Amino acid sequence: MTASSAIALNEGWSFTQVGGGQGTKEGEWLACSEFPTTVHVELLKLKRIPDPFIGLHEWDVQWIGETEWAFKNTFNVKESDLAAPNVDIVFEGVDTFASVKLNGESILQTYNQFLSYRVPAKKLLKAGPNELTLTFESAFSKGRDLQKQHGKFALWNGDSSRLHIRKAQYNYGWDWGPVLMTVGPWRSIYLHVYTTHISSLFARTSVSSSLTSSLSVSFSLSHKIASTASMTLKDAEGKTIAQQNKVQVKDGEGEVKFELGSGQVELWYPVGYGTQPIYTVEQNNALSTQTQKVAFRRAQVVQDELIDQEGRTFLFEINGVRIFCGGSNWIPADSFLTTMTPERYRAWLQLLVDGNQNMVRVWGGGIYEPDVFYDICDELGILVWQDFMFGCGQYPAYDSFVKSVTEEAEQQVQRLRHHPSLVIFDYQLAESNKLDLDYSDETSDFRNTTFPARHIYERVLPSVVEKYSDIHYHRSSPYSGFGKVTTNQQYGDLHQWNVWHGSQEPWHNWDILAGRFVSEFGMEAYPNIRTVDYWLGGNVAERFPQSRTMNNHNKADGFERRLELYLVENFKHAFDMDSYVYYTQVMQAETLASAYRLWRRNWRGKGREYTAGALVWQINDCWPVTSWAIVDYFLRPKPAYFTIARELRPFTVGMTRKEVKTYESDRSAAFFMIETVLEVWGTNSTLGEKRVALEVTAFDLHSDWTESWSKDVVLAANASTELYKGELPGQPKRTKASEIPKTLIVSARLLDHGVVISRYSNWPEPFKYIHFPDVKDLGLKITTGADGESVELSTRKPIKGIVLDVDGDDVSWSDQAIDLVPGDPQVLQARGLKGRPVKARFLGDGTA
Ligand code: BMA
Repeated sequence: MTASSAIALNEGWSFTQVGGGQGTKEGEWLACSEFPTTVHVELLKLKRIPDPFIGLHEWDVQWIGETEWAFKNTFNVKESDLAAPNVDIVFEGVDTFASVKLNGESILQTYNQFLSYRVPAKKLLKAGPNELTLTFESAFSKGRDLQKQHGKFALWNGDSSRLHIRKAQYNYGWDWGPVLMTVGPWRSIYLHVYTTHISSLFARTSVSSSLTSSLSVSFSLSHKIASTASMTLKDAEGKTIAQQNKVQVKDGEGEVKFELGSGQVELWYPVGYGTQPIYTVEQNNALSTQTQKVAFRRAQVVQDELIDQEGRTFLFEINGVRIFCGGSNWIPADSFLTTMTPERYRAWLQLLVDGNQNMVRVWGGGIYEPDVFYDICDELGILVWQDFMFGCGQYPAYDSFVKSVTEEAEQQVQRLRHHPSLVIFDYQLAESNKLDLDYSDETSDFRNTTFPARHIYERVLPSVVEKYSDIHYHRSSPYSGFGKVTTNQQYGDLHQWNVWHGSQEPWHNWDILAGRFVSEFGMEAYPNIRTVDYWLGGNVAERFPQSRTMNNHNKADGFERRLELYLVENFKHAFDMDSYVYYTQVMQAETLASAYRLWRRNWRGKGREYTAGALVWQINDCWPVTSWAIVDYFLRPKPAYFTIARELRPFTVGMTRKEVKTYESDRSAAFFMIETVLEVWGTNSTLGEKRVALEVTAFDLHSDWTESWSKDVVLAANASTELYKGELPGQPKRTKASEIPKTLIVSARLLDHGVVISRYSNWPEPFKYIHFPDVKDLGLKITTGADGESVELSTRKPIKGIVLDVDGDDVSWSDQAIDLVPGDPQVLQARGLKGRPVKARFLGDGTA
């Protein structure tokens, strides 16, 4: 009897271009610098290719994806290991089509990047050196062959052959990503030596509606042996909470149930609602030990009827608490996935939480992320909305494809199901009107329609999710259900792309564009200027917004027109490189913050959860690029990251101003009155009411006039509360279109015992009409704190959209895109400032 052990095969790998060529000479094997790895990463380290993230070099490395490559490794096996009943080779992930040989014998043909493979290898292994080789054919060429055989289907983004290939779809190029067809052993490979091992362990925690917890653990052994096992539940400190020794293992299967009394375990909550206690289930038998992290929470998707509005909620309830989900869409954080470290994952997810976000959607055109991603989400309390890997396309459903997808779903659901953070599974649908999509038909064989993948989405995936997990399955994102189209605003989740794409609405219309849960919406902006300079790679001649290099670092359809549309409608703006970075960023910051502000207002309490979530497209980038990301590839937040964070604080204050025009009679167009109406509301995500002082001050940009009032208000628990509706102070009623309204800025603050807990200023729009005062008359003061790592901002006149920066290395600012008013100085943390002089950009800074 041999105890189970794993021997990593991570050392001593080398690779070659089969037949020789641009990458290596024929027969030339180059040592891999790390493992797991892929070809581009290795060639780049060896300086055999230029950095595809710089300039136009993306196009200089395309040949790699259409070339054959081989990886090999010689490893020693000990006599004692071969004495074990079983020795398997486990491949945790192969990208994508490899023929694998062990000591010259074929042992495996891989075909799906999202699968792991286990191969019994004892018979072919020998004591001493053994050789493992993986020979990769081009996934791109293979896809073209499959497309020829099975048909060419509709899609957005990338080459249509990708629909046939189970490989991260963004590798084929996306509207924010380069075409970089990676190839290689992208996950670990190890030898598994054992008599028997646990082939599946399902630690199923459940929490009843009265919030009592229980745990049932079932497991199966790969090779049946009669034995007993012990099962222990431990808390984070390693203290035993419950234990059963001598669990019978019959026919290779065992099962244990624990009813947990009150107080025995604590519940897991999303960030902001409680703590995130993580427990460990430990299985021990004579031959192996296996642990699984678990947590206890009740997660439900609630689709209830609403009071006063058509449709149903689409909201997440955790442990009976209904949660407004403010979060982000996540794409793969690198074009070269093997370079992603646990530290980088943590930095990203920490940034999300620091930005007051509580949900992330792992989008279907990327990958099922590695365990570390979900472990960190569990630990930080981030809810995960997990897509299956289908993105923007009409996928096929022929037998071999369905088989591969089924295997993939079975493996991934079993890998991910125990994470408390994971609350929903779905896939992404590209709704194209021409597909056969009769929502009332639930019974046909969809494989024979023009929408064959309905078979996968409505039959295969839900049955896998149901069989292997307790996680809610949603048929798509977006998906309305109840027989409604996916653009329906009253049911299900919504992708609201009529700002930017679609009808290109002004962002001021977000309130009428709302849905029950907006799982995608976005606005582009340039990244940090340092990131722009990175992709320029010193080529200063290309440092202007319309250069060829800039165009290659923005992949979105019509981006120049669209960026400019939103700029020109709203801002008097300059067009030099630094200014364009600034203005697109402020535009994005305004656009996105107003979405969160207006939609969170729709969270009006039980039965009135008219909008229950907003997930921005997108938090991150996979390379240095101008995109919808709110944080760039190098983890540099754009100003929008901060304006969103302000809207997702536990307490916020919001305002709208609207002009109401009343005609004297319906026979007249010349005689009317325009009144400016101000509405003020507050939000509170905590579970208790909150008493605060609301303070509202109006300023005239062109005089010293101000007017102020304040009142004590109560913010209802876990809801928004309307606080004021009336005339905008100081704005005369107007009777002619030639009467120019005063430039009044209204600042609202919530104070808790004198401490400001939220602030927001409402400016007249469009900003382009504003005559800004001379910079010298503003009285803007930026005072650096004694430690050189903080700044205080104060002003004599209102200032909009302050973005701070320094020469040299970047500073980690605690806020950006700041609106400042007299009498309300703001202090910012500035890690890395080291007392350097601070530069400020703002609207009306004299550049435009
Ligand atoms: C969404 C996504 C992505 C795309 C984004 C911006 O719908 O599904 O495919 O990058 O739009 O166009």
